[in-house]
Parts: sequence; C-alpha cells; structure tokens
Amino acid sequence: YYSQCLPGAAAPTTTSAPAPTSAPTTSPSAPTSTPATSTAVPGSCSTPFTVSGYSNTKLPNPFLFDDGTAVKTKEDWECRRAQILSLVEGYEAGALPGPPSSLSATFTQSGTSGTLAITVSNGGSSITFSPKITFPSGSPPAGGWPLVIAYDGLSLPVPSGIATMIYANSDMAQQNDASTSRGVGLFYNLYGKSATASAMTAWAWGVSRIIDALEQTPSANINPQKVAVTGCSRDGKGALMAGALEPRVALTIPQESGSGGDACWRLSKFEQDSGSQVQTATEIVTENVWFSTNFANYVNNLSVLPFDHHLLAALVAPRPMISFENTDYVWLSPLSSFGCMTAAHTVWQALGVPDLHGFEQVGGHAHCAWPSSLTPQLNAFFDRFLLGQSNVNTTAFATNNQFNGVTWNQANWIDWTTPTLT
Ligand code: MCU
Repeated sequence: YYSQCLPGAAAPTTTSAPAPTSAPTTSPSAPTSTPATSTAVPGSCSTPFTVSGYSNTKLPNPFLFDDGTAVKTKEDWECRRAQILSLVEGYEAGALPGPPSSLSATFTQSGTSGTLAITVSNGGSSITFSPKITFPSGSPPAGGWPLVIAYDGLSLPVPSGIATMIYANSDMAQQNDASTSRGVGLFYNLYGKSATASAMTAWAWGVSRIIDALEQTPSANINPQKVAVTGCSRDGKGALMAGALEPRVALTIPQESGSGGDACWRLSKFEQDSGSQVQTATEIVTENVWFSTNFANYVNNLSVLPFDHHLLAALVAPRPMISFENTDYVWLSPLSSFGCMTAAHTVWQALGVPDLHGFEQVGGHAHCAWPSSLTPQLNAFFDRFLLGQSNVNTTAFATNNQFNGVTWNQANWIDWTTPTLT
C-alpha cells in the first residue's frame, strides 16, 4: 500500500535522493474566509491567527504567550493552547470550521462488522460518508468498545478488545498532488472549493464528525471517549493533526509521519543544510495539499513562524500520544522528529504527565511496516488509555541522537527551562 509513496523507499540509505523540486514561483492568494480570531477558544484569551514581527531561528518557547509573558499555570496553558491552535490554523492548516448545522447517523450491523453512515449538512449542502467498523468478538465493556480510527488503512497491530475503523480520509479531502487535489473532496462539497482548510484539516474535521456520530449512536456500541487515531506517512501527519485539532481524540498515534508530522520545520531545514536529503517545508508545499495555500508564503522564511510542530504536538497534551519513526529513511527527517518531540515533551513534563507522551524510532523495516520490537511500547499506550489498565508503564522515549552523521544538539534549539505549571 505504501511502497510507492516515499522517495528512496526501495533503498533506505542516504544515497537515494528525492527528485529536486523547486519553490513555488507565484505567491498563493491569502486566505479568503479566515476570520480575525479563531472561534473555539476561551473568552478572555486573545488568539490571533498571526503574530507580526515574530522572528526566532530556534524553536519557539511553548511557555510564553504571544505577547511574551510567561505561562505559569495549567489554566494559563488552556489559553496558550488556544493561541497555538489559532497560529497553526493561521499559518499552515487553514480555518477549521466549527460544528456543522446538522448531523445524523445510522448504524447497520452485519456480523462482526458494521457501517456508520454519517450525513452532515451545512447551509444548503450535505454530504454522506460511511466508515466501516470491525468489532472484537464477545460483548463490549460498559460504555462500548474502544476504537482505533485508521486513516486510509491500518499499518500497526491493534490488540484484541479494540474495534477498528478504516476512515477514507482521502475521500474527505483528496491528496494526489499539489494542484488538482486542492479543494477536492467531500469536505469541500460542504464548505466550498475555496475553503482555506488544508486536506489535513479537512480530515480532522471528518474525525470530529465521526465522534459526533458515535456520540449520538449508542447502538454502534463504541465508547466515544476511547477513540484513538492513527495513520502512517502522509496519513501519520494527518493523525497528528486530528489529535491536535480534536480534543475528544483520546489517544494519538502518528506512524512515520516525518516532515509535516512529528518533525519540526526548522529542524528539517537544519538537517538538510547539514547534508541529509530530507523533506522540508519548501518541498512539501509543492508536493501536495496537506497544508494551506497560505503556508507557501512562509516556507522560505521559517524564523517568522511563532510556532513549529513541537507546538502542534503540544496541542494534544495532556492527552496521551506516542509517535513512531523509521531511522532508515532519511527523507522522513529522523533528527528533526527526535528533536521536535524532545521539545514537545517539555509540555507534557510541565503538565506533570511526561509518561503520557512517547516517541520511538528504529530502523530495519520498510516504510510503514511495523517493527515488532516496538509492540510493547505501543501496547502499553493501548492498554492504559483504551483498555483502562491502570498499572501500565507508558514511559517510552528513544535515546539515539545521531542521525546520518548529524547530531542533535538540544542547546541550539531549546532555549527554555521547563516550568511546573501549577
Ligand atoms: C512520509 O510521508 C510522505 C512524504 O511526506 C512524501 O514526501 C512522500 O511522497 O510520501 C510519503 C508517504 O505518504 O508515503 C506513503
């Protein structure tokens, strides 16, 4: 399924360079329908979509508000989180619409599988999508089965006792290339072709609608409070975006998401400047529609971004997340993912739950093939957060910090000390 996806996929070494691509020659148009501030935020908190005059070659400090004052409490973090959410939308994700005007769902069971048909209306338009669920055998626990939503297909092992749903996210928003896929898919049938939401934002919106549908359809026997989202590669980027944008996602598991996922834009650029052929922001906006057209305005000037993907991941905190990477594939930017998740980890630390954030990376397996050596770490997260086992140790963080001859030097990128938020 994924074998053709990755440049150099057939030869996981530094020698197989991706085809060079050039930066966009024309500036994309500015978002047309982006409101001045995000809608889904606490009342007292200022949450602009952009911060003018920002410049920082290091990773932005999670614990400073947009205005430079310190984040000190867990309540402060709620506001900071809302600020980061707006920045992510404003610079790279486009506007995430709020709940639609109406949603209805029907569930049809057939043996150990079932179909959840979801119809969403907004204004005069409506769309229907019908993800399938595969159920474990036996009777469900109180509240319903836990569920893993897998973007496009499942590429990691799910333990027994958990239902699985394949989500056709590429029908929600197409991802074939950077031109013909823009604004194509069910989401855009509802919100219009010129909606600023990127494909990944549209997919995350779809996850929210799946959870809405599960909440109002008890006959589906799924516990809407025990929903994990996963995906690999481009769909791993998407899984991270879903966990970041939808607070009801109970467990976020991006797999080999690389640049655009659990890697940081600034670190991928550094990795490339250090001689590794990795994917960068400049390349990604020419390759596909995972990010908003607006993002292309920033990819050659990353210092102006008041966020990076450590803060995208931090939107998930304090909810649990574990991401997995593959050190064999240089294109995925392994140093960048390690450094970026090291930076993100400080947020779970500050919130007092470092064991709710894991990061592992190993080589020795094909892109999106699951390395069985990491099954214990994966299962620990499933057992504790989906299957309700309380005495499970979920501390999991890779320790290698050398990647293709490039060394991760924390002091060059992380200039904050981690506070304890009270
Ligand atoms: C790792 O995800 C992407 C990568 O960003 C792309 O550059 C490449 O073309 O495809 C990868 C992928 O989705 O592989 C399945």
